[in-house]
Amino acid sequence: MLVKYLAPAVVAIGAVSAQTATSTCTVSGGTTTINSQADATGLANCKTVKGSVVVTKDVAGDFQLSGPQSITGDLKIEDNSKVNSIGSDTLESIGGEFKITKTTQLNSISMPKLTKVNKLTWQSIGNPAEMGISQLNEVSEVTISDTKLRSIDAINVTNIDSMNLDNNQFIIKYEPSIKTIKKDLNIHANGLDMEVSFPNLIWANLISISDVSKLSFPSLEIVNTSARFDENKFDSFSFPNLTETKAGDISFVGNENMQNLTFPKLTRVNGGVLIANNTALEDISGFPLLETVTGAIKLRGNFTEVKFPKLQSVRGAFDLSSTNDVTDSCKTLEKMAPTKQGGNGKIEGTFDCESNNDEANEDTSGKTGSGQGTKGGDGSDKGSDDKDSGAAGLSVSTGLFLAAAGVLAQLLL
Ligand SMILES: *[C@@H]1O[C@H](CO)[C@@H](O)[C@H](O)[C@H]1NC(C)=O
Ligand SMILES: *[C@@H]1O[C@H](CO)[C@@H](O)[C@H](O)[C@H]1NC(C)=O
Ligand SMILES: *[C@@H]1O[C@H](CO)[C@@H](O)[C@H](O)[C@H]1NC(C)=O
Ligand SMILES: *[C@@H]1O[C@H](CO)[C@@H](O)[C@H](O)[C@H]1NC(C)=O
Ligand SMILES: *[C@@H]1O[C@H](CO)[C@@H](O)[C@H](O)[C@H]1NC(C)=O
Ligand SMILES: CC(=O)N[C@H]1CO[C@H](CO)[C@@H](O)[C@@H]1O
Repeated sequence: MLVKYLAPAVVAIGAVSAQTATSTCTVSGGTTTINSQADATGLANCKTVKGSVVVTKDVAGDFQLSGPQSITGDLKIEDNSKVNSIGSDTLESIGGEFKITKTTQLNSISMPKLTKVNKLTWQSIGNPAEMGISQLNEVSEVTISDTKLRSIDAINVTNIDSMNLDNNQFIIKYEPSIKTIKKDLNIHANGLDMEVSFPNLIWANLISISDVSKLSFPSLEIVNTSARFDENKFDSFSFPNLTETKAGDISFVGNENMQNLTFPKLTRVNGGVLIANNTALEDISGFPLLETVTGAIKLRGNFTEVKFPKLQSVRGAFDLSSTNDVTDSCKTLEKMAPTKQGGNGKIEGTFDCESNNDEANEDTSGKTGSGQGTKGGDGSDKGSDDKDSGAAGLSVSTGLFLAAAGVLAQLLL
C-alpha cells in the first residue's frame, strides 16, 4: 500500500532507518525546517526528535518522514501546493500539533503507527479520502475542516478537549465512543444528512451542532455551558439523561423538521432557553421536570400548546409568541407572571404571551421581546410594539440578576 508511491531510494532509506534509528536528536532552535526529501532523510537516525518539524512549501511529490518514532513538538505542513503524499512508517507520537493546512495537491496521508497527537489540525488538505491513520488513541484537540475525508473513525478516544468538524462534505456518519468533552464540540456543514451519535458521552462543556439529520446523546447528563442546535434536519430530538446546564443556554433555532423536543430529566438551566423558528414543532411539552431557569425563556414558533408543569423560578423574562392560538397555555403560564403583572412572581422578568402572530418565526435572536410586559393570553398584543427595546426592558427588570448570575448576558447578545 505504502510502497506504491515511493521512489525506490526512499524505500531503501526508510527500511534501513526503521531498524536503526536509535538516537535522540535535539533540534537546534526548537524547529527543524525541511525543504526537501533529502532534508527529511537527515532525520532517519533520530528515534526521537526533540523539537518541531516544519515542512516548507518547497517540498514536492511524495514525502516520507521515516525513522522518527516520536516528535516532541509540532509537525507542520502548511500552504504547500506541491506535495502529493505524506507518509511515515515509523512515527507513533507527536507531542505538539500535527498541522496540515492548505495543501491543495495532497492525495494521501499514511501514518499507520501514529496513535498519539496532542492537537490535530487538518484544514483544506486537498483530496485524501482516508485519514491514513489506523487508530488515534490519544488526542486532545481535533479540528478537521474543509476536507474530502470519508470517515474519521480512526479517532477513537475516551476523553477529548475539543472536537471541531466542519465543511467535510463526505463525512456522513460520526459515532465516537467519547465520554467527556472538556471544552467544545462543534459540528457544522458536513455531509448531507450526516448522522451523529455520541453513545457514551456523559459530560460536555459546550455543544454546537447544525446540519445533521440524526443526533443522539443517550447518556449525556451535564452540559457545563451551552448547547445550541441550529438548522438541523432531524425530526425529533431528545436529551434523555440531561439534568442540567451549569452555566449556559439551551437553544434550538431553525430546525425545520423537528416535531418533538424532549428533556425528560432536565431540572435546571443555569442560563436561558431559546426555541425559535422550528416550524414543525407544535407542542412544547417536553420539559416535565424543569424547575429553574436562571436566564430568560424565549419561545417563537407554530405552537398550539406550551407547558412547563414544574416550573418554579425563571429569573429572566418569559416571552412566548406563536403563529397559532396559545390562549389556553398563556392563561396557565400567566399565573407565574411577576407580581406587578398580577402573577405569583415565579417568573421574575417580564411576562409576554402572544397568539396568532404571523411573524412569530421571524424573530430568532437571543433578545427577548417587549419590555413593556403585556398581560397576554388573548392575542391582542399582536406584533408587539417595541421589539428592539426588549433587551433594555429585560435588563431593567432583571438587572440584579445580570450582575449576580452573569449568564443572562448570553441570551441578550
Ligand atoms: C476503540 O479503542 C478501544 C480500545 O481503546 C477498542 O476496544 C475499540 O474496539 C476501538 N473502537 C474502534 C471503533 O476501533
Ligand atoms: C442515565 O443516567 C443514569 C444515572 O442517572 C444511568 O444509570 C443510566 O445508565 C443513564 N442512561 C444511559 C443511556 O446512559
Ligand atoms: C464550566 O463552565 C464555567 C463557566 O464557563 C467554567 O468556569 C468552569 O471552569 C467549567 N468547568 C469545567 C469543569 O470545565
Ligand atoms: C408555521 O406558521 C406559518 C405562519 O402561520 C405558516 O406559514 C407555516 O406554514 C407554518 N409551518 C408549519 C410547518 O406548520
Ligand atoms: C426560519 O426557518 C426557515 C427554514 O425553515 C428559514 O428559511 C428562515 O430563513 C428562518 N427564519 C429566520 C428569521 O431565521
Ligand atoms: C418519538 C416521538 O415522540 N414521536 C412523536 C413526535 O411527534 C409526532 C407528532 O406529534 C408523533 O406522531 C410522534 O409519535
